[in-house]
Amino acid sequence: MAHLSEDFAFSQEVAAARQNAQPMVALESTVITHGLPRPDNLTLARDMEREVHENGAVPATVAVLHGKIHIGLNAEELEMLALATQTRKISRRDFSIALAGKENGGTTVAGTLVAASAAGLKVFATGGIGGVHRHTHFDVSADLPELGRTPMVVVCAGAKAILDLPNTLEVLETQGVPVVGYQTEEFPAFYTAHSGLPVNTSVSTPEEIAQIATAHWRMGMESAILVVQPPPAEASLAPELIEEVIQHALKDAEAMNVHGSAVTPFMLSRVSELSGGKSLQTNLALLRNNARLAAQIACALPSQPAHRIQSI
Ligand code: PSU
Ligand code: MN
Repeated sequence: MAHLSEDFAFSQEVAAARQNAQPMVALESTVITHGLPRPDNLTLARDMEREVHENGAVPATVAVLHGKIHIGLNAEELEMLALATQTRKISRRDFSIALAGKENGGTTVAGTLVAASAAGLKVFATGGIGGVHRHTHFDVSADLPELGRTPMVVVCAGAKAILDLPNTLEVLETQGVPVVGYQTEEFPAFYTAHSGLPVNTSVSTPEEIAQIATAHWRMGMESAILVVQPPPAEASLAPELIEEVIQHALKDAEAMNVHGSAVTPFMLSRVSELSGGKSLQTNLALLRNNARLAAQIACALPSQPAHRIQSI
């Protein structure tokens, strides 16, 4: 297989962490380019990196800049990405187009899994994964099959509540992805702690997650482990309020004929508008919370030797 090293660029800090086998946490960047409004997007990106540092690991925000896949961004690069107006939302299918066109873009959960796992990272934090959409027309996020083929620990607050959560869990099962509740028995619904849907097991410490991951990898499993934790209690929203807002936003998406990769960014921003900015505060709080737990898991895992990129 071809060497892909020339397509990758590592931040100084990540290059050193790879060399010294230090714990690292991958962070996605679609949340920066498409998921959050400015200037909250830059503040949040910095906050997530700080949470990872404060909990003993090295953050590696993944993005495409000028057609190169960056694993870790320096302060200027992070700012450039957060301020850029022309960015592509990069999932698995979008890399080649973005690389050939020397574009800038934010990587989705799927895109970040592709790039971070090629670089040998094992732990990744995001807000909420994509899933099966509630729309009448067919729309299933590329995050789900990618979780089925990438052996990383992914920390999130469940799947975004704008989705069909029961069907999203069914696809995760089909894809062989264990869903581990961190201090919860329920699959969280992103803006709220409760969906009424059970997780596969519940754990109370990062060490237990590291044990499950170790067993998963020892068996040669190729799928991810999805760690779900509810949004922080003080930031979670009333379930009736948020469901009403989601229903309203879904009707708007339908009326405005929003399709494809534009659906999730549209829904997140409409839900934020309709909730008077409350859902945005929840989103920011749970992202920081997930970065913190991911760093703790990375520190609990046995250290890994440096990894050479060979293929995606
Ligand atoms: N979590 C957030 N905000 C986001 C996303 C996740 O708190 O913007 C992004 C992730 O990058 C995820 C993407 O992969 O939304 C899902 O998009 P789609 O449904 O088009 O696959
Ligand atoms: Mn889609």
